[in-house]
Amino acid sequence: MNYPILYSFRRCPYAMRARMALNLANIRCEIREVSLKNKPQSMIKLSPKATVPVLYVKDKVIDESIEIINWALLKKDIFRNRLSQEQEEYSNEIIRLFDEEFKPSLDRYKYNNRYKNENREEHKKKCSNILKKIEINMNSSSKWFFSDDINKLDISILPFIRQFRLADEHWFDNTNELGQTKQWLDSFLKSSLFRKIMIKKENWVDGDKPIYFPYEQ
Ligand SMILES: N[C@@H](CCC(=O)N[C@@H](CS)C(=O)NCC(=O)O)C(=O)O
Repeated sequence: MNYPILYSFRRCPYAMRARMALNLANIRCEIREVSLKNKPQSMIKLSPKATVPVLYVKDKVIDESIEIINWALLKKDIFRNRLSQEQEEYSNEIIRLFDEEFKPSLDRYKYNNRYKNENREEHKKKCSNILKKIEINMNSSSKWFFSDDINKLDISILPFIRQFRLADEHWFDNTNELGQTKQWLDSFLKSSLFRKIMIKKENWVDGDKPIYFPYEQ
């Protein structure tokens, strides 16, 4: 049996969202943890743009994280709670906002020394304004964004919010703002799903024995 192959990087938010979808769908794959500084030739050959995640399944290359989620969704309806059309549209709009605006500002805030003439505080503010904007629509009495069932919006953007916290944990944990976001992130960080997808593995190099995902515990 040939399992799909997933090139992944443990801390990458895009790879995290893809691993969550594959885990929820219980799709067994061969996982290859890569070093971003020394990517395997076999991955670059499949996807010359060379970003993770890359899923190689039945001669098809899927090298965009959202497309990997959508592919997993075709295999199994992983989100138990049906969303209204309005919630679906809202989710897609916010995922786009995170990929197009939150992430660039997050990088300029978290890794400010890599950029010239980019104001760290300005980008922090931009990210926190986006979080304030979405907080209003969060269900304050449930574990996940819309309900107690996890959804596409949760798996797609929480990995970025985790990084936003890590840029300055002390500030994030002590600010009087973002109360809803903090609770939501906390549920995520304490979830068994997060623990399962964040198990540490050695980097894979060409010729290594296969490692399978979801990981056996
Ligand atoms: N749009 C891509 C973005 C993936 C991405 O940028 N991944 C980063 C790691 S978090 C990467 O591989 N960067 C290339 C590098 O660092 O060399 C997706 O959604 O899959």
